[in-house]
Amino acid sequence: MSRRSSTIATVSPTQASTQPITVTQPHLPPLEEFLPYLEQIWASKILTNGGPFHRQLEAALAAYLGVPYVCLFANATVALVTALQALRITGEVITTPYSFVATAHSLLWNGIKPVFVDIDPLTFNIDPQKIEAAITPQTTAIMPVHCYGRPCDTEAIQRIADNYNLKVIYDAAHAFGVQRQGQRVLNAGDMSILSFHATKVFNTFEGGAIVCQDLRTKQHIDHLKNFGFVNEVTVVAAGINGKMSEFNAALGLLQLKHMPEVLERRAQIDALYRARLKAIEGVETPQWPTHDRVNWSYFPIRVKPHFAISRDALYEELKRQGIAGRRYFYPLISEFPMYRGLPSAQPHLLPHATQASGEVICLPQHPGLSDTDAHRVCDVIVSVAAQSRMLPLAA
Ligand code: T4K
Repeated sequence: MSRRSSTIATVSPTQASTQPITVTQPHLPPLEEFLPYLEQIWASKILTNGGPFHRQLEAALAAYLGVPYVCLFANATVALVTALQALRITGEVITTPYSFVATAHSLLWNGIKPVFVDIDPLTFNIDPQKIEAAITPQTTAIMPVHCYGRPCDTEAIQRIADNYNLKVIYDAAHAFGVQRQGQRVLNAGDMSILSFHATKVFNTFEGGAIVCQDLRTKQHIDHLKNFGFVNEVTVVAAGINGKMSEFNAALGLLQLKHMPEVLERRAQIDALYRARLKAIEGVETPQWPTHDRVNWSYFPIRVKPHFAISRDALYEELKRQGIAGRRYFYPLISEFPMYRGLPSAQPHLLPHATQASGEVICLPQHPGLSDTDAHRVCDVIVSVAAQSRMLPLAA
């Protein structure tokens, strides 16, 4: 039996060049490798509630990620909501508008007021230099996001948190396996939350996790994700059902074995895009810091105003040619109806996030993307740039 994953592609000359290209596609191991796991589940009939695969995956992930404790969840959104509960966060939380909407929704689900702070235009992450000005007597925590898997300035954020006695909960949905200056970024702050959604670097179909630093906290989180039950007759908190099933946990164990080839392929696509797009005027490729280890989860290009056509026109042109780039993150979270009335949501206070939201297209990036298809994506961008140079100035 071939050990090669069923969804890793290096070249696929047989693939018709008109096939639609999606922004991402989940990595799946060969089905036959998963069948023994399913047979075990069928034999034991243990489907959920902290079964053997759940326990094994928590241990395997803690070892792989280099973190003390992992609490598995059904998805990252329930994990974010639960992390805030576990730390008893109330009042106001400082966060970024440049993220997937689940980041701020987790605050609203806890009756917490989000306070948006602008991003650093280079990193797309919350700008630590702007956090202090947003702190009020009601502030209890900071919730930064390692956007696109690029690590936040965790030291600067921790200094502010320590000075003002604030908790730090990282939305690390994009940051599976990421390191900052040799340190595991998931160990920064009080807790980090991972997503194992189908669209993520490491997927369990749906899934997520809280990374925490001590056993007591892990036990508390484990109670919270199981309705607050400590034993058959004792409920210690108004917990929720956030448990990951045995099916998802078993898949996670198998997916972990394939991570080296998944990451290698993502790195190759990143390098291909970078080489093809580097000389195009008005297109900026992501600058991953050389001293950090990223996971190539996204490939966000910035379409600058001096590019041949607007960001949205390029997005539509790619779509017309069967290529689904995505404008992550447009609109900004702060522009959605439940947030836009907040004082901190005003666009003039968030100029860098607003600009990024109007410039970024995430190009297709996943381990099943062939070189042929990655070139097809680049060909569209290159030809749009070339055609505009050929137009007479008066046109
Ligand atoms: N925090 C951050 C910073 C996040 O980015 C996210 C999730 C969360 C928190 C919450 O994590 P979870 O609670 O989901 O664990 C996607 C994902 O649904 C979402 O998980 C993700 N962030 C967000 C950035 O992207 P969409 O609306 O773009 O997904 P969708 O369905 O349009 O999928 C994109 C493409 O992927 C499709 O065109 C085709 C492909 N695809 C997708 C799925 C779901 C597949 O090939 N197979 C699939 O099963 O939101």
